[in-house]
Amino acid sequence: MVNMKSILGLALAIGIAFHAHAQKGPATARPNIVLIYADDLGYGDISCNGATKIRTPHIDRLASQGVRFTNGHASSATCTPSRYSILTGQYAWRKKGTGIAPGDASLIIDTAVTTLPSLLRKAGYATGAVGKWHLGIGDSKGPDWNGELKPGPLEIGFDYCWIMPATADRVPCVYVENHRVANLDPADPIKVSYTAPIGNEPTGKKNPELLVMHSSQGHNNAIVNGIGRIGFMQGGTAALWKDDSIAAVLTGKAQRFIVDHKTAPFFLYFATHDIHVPRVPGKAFAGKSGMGVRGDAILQLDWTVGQIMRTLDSLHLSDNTIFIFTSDNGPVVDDGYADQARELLGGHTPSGIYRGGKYSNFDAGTRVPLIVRWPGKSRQGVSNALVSQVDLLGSFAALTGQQLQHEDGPDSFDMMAAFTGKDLKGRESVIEHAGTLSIIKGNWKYITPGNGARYDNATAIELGNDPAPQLYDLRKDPQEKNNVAAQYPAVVKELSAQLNALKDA
Ligand code: NG6
Ligand code: CA
Repeated sequence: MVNMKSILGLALAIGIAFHAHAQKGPATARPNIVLIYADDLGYGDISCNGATKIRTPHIDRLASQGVRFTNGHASSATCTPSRYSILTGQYAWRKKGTGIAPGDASLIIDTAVTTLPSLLRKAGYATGAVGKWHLGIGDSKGPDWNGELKPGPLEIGFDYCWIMPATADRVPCVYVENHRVANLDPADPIKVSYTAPIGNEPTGKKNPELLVMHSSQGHNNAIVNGIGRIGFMQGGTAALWKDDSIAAVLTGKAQRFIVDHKTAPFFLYFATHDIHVPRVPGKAFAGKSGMGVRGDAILQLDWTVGQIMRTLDSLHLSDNTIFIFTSDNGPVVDDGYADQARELLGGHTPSGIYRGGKYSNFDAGTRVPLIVRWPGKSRQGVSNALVSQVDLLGSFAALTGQQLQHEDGPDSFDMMAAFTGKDLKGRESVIEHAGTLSIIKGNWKYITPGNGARYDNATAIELGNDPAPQLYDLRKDPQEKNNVAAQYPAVVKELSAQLNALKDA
């Protein structure tokens, strides 16, 4: 394993040396980077990936102008660990405490490590984070909602942030701008508890009559805007977000950031709330998909992408911007609210042909939509290269002529050639993380034995856990239906050894 790592390290170092040299030439540009990180959007949720029951014209247009990946991966099948990985270039499972974060978690990312924004800031980029954070905020004592919220995005490399601290189904339901809750009235402080109701606040459990959207599982603590949430809260009334305007507010903040930095190279990390629960589409989208709120949220997300494309076009920035569109994990239909998403699905297949979904070791857990557009630099078309979000750090380090230190982005390599569609092979292997770890190498996928449940009744998702080793030939069997571990013991042995070596590296 040491050998492999040092070989990769050497290759990376050589690549960077070349780049650093090239960087001196006057023609080298620092393209803007826009990363739209959708939430829980499945591989099959967009029409360019084959959806026929819903149309996503803006995302499709982006794809037609760039590279659309069929084998692109988030590094985990849930949000917090995927976000941790994309921002740090380190597989999240290497670090304790990177599972789905509670709404009052302290900042999970070590402020000393190199991150995507800190790396790009060093290269002279203006860096902004807009949207869902879900990586914790505040020091070990936890967030001080009425005071200074730090460390947070600004301490890991962003110059500006407008975020939802966790997810829309977790309290407090407020936006944070830089170090403060936005629009907070000091006379009405926020109180948050993740253990017990605060005073006599109504809860979804006690007062279902107050709900406009019922829960199918959990989500029965504080009631905010008629929706039960995870965690209890009181106060902060003026600061509460309105669920049906989250997409519009976030899109507006993202556009503002672009306009404000149009003359400098900028990096915008725009993590949409769509299509996570609770799904409360704005007026323009409610009822428009014919598929219920989940479909409406997809239309709203597509609109968001179109708005950002339009802003870049209007400022003549599109040609000099690397635009990445992807999702943090695979799809889930019922994620804890009785929002009719399942009943109204109408034959739509959010995971495309792939098996499983969010939370799953099967491929739909992490194989997600991934599109990269860089006009004039990226090829146009489809790539089957094996690529992972964890490589953005290494790729942008190389792009900006920076050398990563050994401890930085340990799992992240320069895959710019694959991201731009020039190298059609991509990674040799990648590790996926859900209930257990899996490795994809070439056409093989090996899932390590695990004792977790095979199936989750609440979400109706096959989790892909099995006490026996699982091996699938993804080329012949992309749906992971035929476990061929018994027929190919040597492959099982090789892949499990490689996985263990990478794990211990
Ligand atoms: C689960 C929540 C789900 C969602 C998920 C995190 C329940 C029953 N389920 O615990 O609704 O919030 O956590 O999603 O509470 S993620 O995309 O942020 O990882
Ligand atoms: Ca997610």
